[in-house]
Amino acid sequence: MRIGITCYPTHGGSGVVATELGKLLAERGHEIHFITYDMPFRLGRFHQNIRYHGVEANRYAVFKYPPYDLALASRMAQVAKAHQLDLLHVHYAVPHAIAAVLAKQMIGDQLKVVTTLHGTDITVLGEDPSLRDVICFGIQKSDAVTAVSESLAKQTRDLFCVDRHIERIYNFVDTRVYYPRDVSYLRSKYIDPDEKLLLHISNFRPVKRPEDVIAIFARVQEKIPCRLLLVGEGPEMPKIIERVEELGLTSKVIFLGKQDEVSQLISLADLLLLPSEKESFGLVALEAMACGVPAISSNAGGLPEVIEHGRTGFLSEAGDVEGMAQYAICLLQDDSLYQAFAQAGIERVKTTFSGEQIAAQYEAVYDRVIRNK
Ligand code: GMT
Repeated sequence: MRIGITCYPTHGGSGVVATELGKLLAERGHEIHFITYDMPFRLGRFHQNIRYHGVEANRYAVFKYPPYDLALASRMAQVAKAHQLDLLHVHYAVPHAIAAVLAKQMIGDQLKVVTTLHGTDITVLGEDPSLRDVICFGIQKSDAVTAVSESLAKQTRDLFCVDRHIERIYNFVDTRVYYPRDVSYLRSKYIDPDEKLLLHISNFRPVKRPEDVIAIFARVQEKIPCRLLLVGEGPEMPKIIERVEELGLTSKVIFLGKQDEVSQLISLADLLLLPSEKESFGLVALEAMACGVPAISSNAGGLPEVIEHGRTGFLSEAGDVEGMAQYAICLLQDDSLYQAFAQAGIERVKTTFSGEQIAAQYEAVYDRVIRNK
């Protein structure tokens, strides 16, 4: 098939999933065209089945806001025509689904639109009155809609009262990249031999509750010698730095900032902390599981579909920092329980979240829309 993919090319789970899916589909023989404003950061090495088409918004002085959405729709239509695309697979509803529907109107009904919802496009933006109706329009007019968890599919139906079918297709992880790596040489650069390493990776937005990460860590380090590795950047970071100083934890918290390649960093850690307020899936928990690193997380959104409570990790209500700290201590103090969780996580990734399985599920959706069934 000839497939156009649009996503946010910068850091963020939806862009990562879209890019990894494109790479996998290219390996499976499909012709992939990324249509994005920047080269997706995870695209990596050259692949003969992958092409990149940039999108540039016109910045004419009369425009207060450059019309990016229109430029995207126009570019999608151009690429679809020039390369006879079968479909556009867009990740994140705003503005991608709406731009794709517009491109389809420009090209004709033979161009199909598949929209994958990733979470905040529904759970945050879907509640904004200035966007709600247009998101609903994008969903209704797509030929197929998928969501990355059952929880997100249900939330979408509840929020928009849409009766259209939304198929749940989980995110996946490339186990050729995410696997338990021997990084002992690196570990000694961050922690002492008797210490454990806790990890949090996010965009440090309020929905991730990064202050809870610090609160959990503060409790755990009272019982177990450990340090905390923070990866990523975002609006909450100044508050986090302040909080770490207030608690006298500066020497125990390592701030790494944004990192492109996290598979080695994850292998460094003993536990992942993900206490989010909202999380449609929690890709980083899956990446950690693939590396044999169990997660202690909230039970928000799709997290219970990814992490099996009491088998591959522990879940608590969002905000329950005491409970999450107790779970972390329990797992770090019991080596056989820890090993069982790590192993169960690695197995679960293979059985439920492998790239091969998920790519085949998307191919089935593509096939269905192309055949118009
Ligand atoms: O807030 C984020 O984590 C970024 C956001 C995105 O659009 O990249 O992540 C969303 O999509 C990811 C990939 O499907 C999911 O793993 C995240 O759970 C989801 N974030 C939220 O729902 C808050």
